[in-house]
Amino acid sequence: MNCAMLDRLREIVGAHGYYDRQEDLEPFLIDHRGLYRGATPLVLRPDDTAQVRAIMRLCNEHGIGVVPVGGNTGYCGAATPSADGSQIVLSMSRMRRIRSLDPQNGILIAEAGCVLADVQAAAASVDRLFPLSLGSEGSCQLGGNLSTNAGGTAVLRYGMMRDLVLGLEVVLPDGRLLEELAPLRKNNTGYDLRDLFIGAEGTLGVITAATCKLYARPAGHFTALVAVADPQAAVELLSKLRSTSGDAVSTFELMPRIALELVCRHIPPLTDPFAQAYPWYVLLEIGIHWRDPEVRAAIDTELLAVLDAAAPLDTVVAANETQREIFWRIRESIPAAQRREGVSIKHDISVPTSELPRFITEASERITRIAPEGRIVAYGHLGDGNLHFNVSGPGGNADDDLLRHAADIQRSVHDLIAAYAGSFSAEHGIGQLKRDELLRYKNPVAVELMRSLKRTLDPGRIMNPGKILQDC
Ligand code: 2HG
Ligand code: ZN
Repeated sequence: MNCAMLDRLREIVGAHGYYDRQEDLEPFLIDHRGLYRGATPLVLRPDDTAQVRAIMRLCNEHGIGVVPVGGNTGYCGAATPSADGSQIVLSMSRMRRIRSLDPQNGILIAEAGCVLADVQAAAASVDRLFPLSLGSEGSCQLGGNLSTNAGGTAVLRYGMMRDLVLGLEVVLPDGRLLEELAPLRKNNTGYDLRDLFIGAEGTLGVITAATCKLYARPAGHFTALVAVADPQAAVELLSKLRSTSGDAVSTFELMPRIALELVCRHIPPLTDPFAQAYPWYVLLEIGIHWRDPEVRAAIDTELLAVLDAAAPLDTVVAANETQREIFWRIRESIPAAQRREGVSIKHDISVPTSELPRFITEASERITRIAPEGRIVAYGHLGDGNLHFNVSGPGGNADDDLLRHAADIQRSVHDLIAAYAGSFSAEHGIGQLKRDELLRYKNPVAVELMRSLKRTLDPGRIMNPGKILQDC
């Protein structure tokens, strides 16, 4: 990329629309997990869709690779540029307008650079709920949520990002605009192009805005931490709660004892809410929409009866909003606590929920055979059949022993998940990290179709090159 070209790109966005000093570029060169380090001469920060179009037109004409980035909180290196410095980074963070807010139709149109927490707050300001809920919601951006089809802790009730969107505005690699923001619940007019760009990790175009669905905002929540003997007990409890509540369970997160211990060790002032240790815990939540205290009391009584009948080892129901927040902080602090504990090997797998208990047993046996020193920290979205089957090292220098087994551990877990016809990447995507796994485990016809789509939409191969499919 020569200097004249960089100048032309700078000109499109104006004086405040780019970074080119090393200290400003730095945060864009490393992924959230510190697995990848890239290089770039320029981070462009367009202010509107017209600027994105002009950037894409120019880059397409000259074959310059473009790496879109949101909050850079992804787990697979999808937003890190290549190490050779040949790609420019396109940060969406200045495009953060809420373009429209329509509580009556349950719709909000937001730009891709909106921080997720701001989208949630905009919805709350008109007494509506935007239900996507992630540990990183204070920094991740809507465009990244869309591009990775983010999941999180409310999928059980509301679905993944794909389910929360009615329309998109997308700048294609050649600068054309696909404007499909119409807030229609029903629109059967041919192929669903919108779904191509969701989860495409910026390899097919740049999402610049989205029409999001809003939901009724619960007046309160029934939130509980429940101690159970094993994952099977958790699966059975979930099934009963779903029936009783009419599928209103929004969160059902499984946590092993070790996860709670790591949180209490590394994330002060959080402490164990129970008086004694238990092997497994569930954080569960149900939104309650009735405001009448008597109705609320009756609902609580019924839910408590379901919990009692399931005979868990122990239960703490959040008595107020402060306690609820503490329970949530415990769950959401697990990734940070695991990071502080030392190295870990991560897996983001999914199977049908009822098969999770058997999977956990079998996968754990495999890990123990390969790396007896590994500590299994299997936690996550049990209600979605999605677990972060992570393995922490024993700590200190011995962590290196675990790393020596990393490839074998991953192969064994992913082979097992293939035998279950499950997914090796349930909610974190492919990026750079899982490209080889994609070729190994995904149906070859599906991979071939993905390649054809990529070639059709991005013949110049400029959109986030090398992500998802290395050879396209
Ligand atoms: C979560 O559920 C995130 O907390 C992170 O998806 C999972 O750190 C992980 O493996
Ligand atoms: Zn997760």
